Amino acid sequence: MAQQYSHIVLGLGATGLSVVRYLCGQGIVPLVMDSRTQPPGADSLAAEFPQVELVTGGFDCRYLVQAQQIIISPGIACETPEVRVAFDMGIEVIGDVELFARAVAETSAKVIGITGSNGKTTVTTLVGEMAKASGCSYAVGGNIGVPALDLLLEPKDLYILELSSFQLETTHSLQCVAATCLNISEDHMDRYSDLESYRQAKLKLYKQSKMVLFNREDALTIPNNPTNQQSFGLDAPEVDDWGIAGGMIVQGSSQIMPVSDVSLVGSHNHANIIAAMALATAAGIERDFQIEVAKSFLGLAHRCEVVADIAGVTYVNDSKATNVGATVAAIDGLSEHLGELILIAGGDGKGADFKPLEPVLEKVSQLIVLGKDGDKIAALKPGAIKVTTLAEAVTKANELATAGDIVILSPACSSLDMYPNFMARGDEFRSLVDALHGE
Ligand code: UMA
Ligand code: ADP
Repeated sequence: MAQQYSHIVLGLGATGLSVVRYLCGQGIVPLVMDSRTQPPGADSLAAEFPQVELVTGGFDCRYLVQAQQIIISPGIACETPEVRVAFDMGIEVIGDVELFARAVAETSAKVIGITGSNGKTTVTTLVGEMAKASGCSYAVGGNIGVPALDLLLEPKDLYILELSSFQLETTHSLQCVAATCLNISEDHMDRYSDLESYRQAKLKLYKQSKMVLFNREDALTIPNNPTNQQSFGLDAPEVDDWGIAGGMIVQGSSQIMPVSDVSLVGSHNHANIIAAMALATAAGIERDFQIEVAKSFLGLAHRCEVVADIAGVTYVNDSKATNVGATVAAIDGLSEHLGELILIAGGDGKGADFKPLEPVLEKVSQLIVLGKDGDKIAALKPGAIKVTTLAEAVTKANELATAGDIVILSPACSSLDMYPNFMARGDEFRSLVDALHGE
């Protein structure tokens, strides 16, 4: 072996590149390994860090066993056999967010942590918008897209982090001013042995926060050990907790604003707004700025996003519904409307149990399925229509829909069996719907 490396970066996607950037900034030249033969970050690594060696096509144990620290990307399971060997030898294996936590601990900056099965990106964005409205110096990152360590390139007073269960598995030292687990429902069951181990990965965040915000309507989010905690929900709260009473968003007995002034639709989004307000309050962002954002925020692309109204039929792109819980929330949220609901679902279910979809499918008049696990969803509703492409699904939905109906793409599955990501799937849905205008 040519050289020994004290630091090894596993995975060369967005995270791996951010870790290399950070370590090189500290004067440490790591070795990078990726199990893929052509990792996505290879060209950027060669251009930005020609001094850094890259090993592709597998994880070479001969290097791993000599390292002091291994920084693993979230897309790589800690149970990967080569990584397990390093763990068992007592070599430190951490994630990029752990490096971030250690660096931020040296500063006076505040951190807010947001996890959960659904609503993370919406709540993270909402808190970011509230921080922006208040004029404070802030940055938003983590699972939402910009790797946490890249946020440190321009130091801020407040970091708002979306955290996945994968990232939390390898994070131990965050010192959040406030953190939440919004909800727990099955996701990533191809990486976890059961729901409880997925839940425990998420709840690790609670031990790393001064204030814990949990969802009192989701028992799985309740902290195991009582701590400095507040709860949020859609019902009337007690003491200093957050909720809705008499049509007003409230904290305890203090009225904040009428729920009807919130722009986002769907009760799940009202819960998201309330959670964002609680977190923003803990970070010292004043109420007026929270209210301003709650009134003006119209939502994010691919999340229950209305993309067209064609001859009275509303087309909704909910491509980000990559698990069953998100699709249940979408159907529940939209089923109040008077017309029929036509649902396009299916993709890669990541090992999920689709059974919890069955009761809400009663609110759907037509189910159109596609993708790797489409048949499993079709089995839950007699008369489901099976297609092979999204184009066929949209054509079929268009034939079936009449004025007043809603056609929604809310797959309950990841897109990876047919698309590079959920954005590509949602973009194709939008273009297919746009093309209907010409017919
Ligand atoms: N991979 C390999 N071999 C490797 C390394 C990765 O096959 O050696 C595969 C993984 O299995 C995965 C893919 O490559 O399918 C990407 O993994 P990665 O860890 O390299 O991903 P990054 O590009 O670093 O992006 C990661 C997060 N990705 C994952 O957790 C899979 C991004 O979240 C996150 O935005 C980014 O870090 C910055 O923090 C994406 C995601 O899908 C959006 N997250 C999951 C979710 O939201 O459900 C958890
Ligand atoms: P995440 O980042 O956790 O995936 P997003 O905000 O991107 O969350 O939303 C993902 C999906 O979950 C979308 O389909 C969205 O409509 C749905 N969703 C958003 N908030 C909630 C919530 N609080 N409960 C259930 N589903 C939600």
